[in-house]
Amino acid sequence: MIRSFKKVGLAALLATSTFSMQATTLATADFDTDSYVFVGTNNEFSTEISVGAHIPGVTTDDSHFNFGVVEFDVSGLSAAGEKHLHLDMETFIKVVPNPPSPVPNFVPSATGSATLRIVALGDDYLTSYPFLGSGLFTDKRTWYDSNLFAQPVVGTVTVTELGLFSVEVTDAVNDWINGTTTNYGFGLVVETGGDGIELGATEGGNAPLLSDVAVPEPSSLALLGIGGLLMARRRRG
Ligand SMILES: [Ca+2]
Ligand SMILES: [Ca+2]
Repeated sequence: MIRSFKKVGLAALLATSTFSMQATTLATADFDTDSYVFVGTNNEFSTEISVGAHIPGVTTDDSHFNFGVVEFDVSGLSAAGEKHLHLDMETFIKVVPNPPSPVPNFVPSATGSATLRIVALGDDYLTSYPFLGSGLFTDKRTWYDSNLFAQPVVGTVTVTELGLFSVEVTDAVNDWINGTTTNYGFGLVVETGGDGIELGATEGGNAPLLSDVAVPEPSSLALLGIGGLLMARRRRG
């Protein structure tokens, strides 16, 4: 009994170490933040990157959501090999109506669903976004529409559970390395209809990073574990 328990542990360890031995961290984020579009906050020292559901339409009244920004110094990286953006899904945020108040309740949850859109930003967030007290409300929304939502989509991923996940961003990062496009970092927003999400930031949780491999799907990790068990069983038999 004790013997077979050890083997289960070994299989799990093998599955984990196979991933960590092969993965190389290419860069960790050197800046991350989120901003509440309606007023133009800058939350760069927040311990989570808060990303809300994009609300379509161009009026400032519809701009009650947060977008995220993640920046990497990729100047020392080689264009060879894959690049994957790793993010840590910490909490879903449910938007629960709270009548008669027009302001809903924001309820943290371990379960939910959000489709995250990732783009290469079209301009520099810190120098060109009109922050709180600078510019009109419409300027903030115009910046978001133009430099985030109108940009080519690098990738989308539907997140339905907590923990690490990744999106392949090879072409976008290589364009920065090769100087084809200017590196203004990634913009993050949740597609309409999803829950809000809280992602790990450099100030808390697992910070965003670039790796040469994707985060393994939980199902493939489980398969690796089962494969290890079967091997252990075969050896014993
Ligand atoms: Ca930050
Ligand atoms: Ca935040």
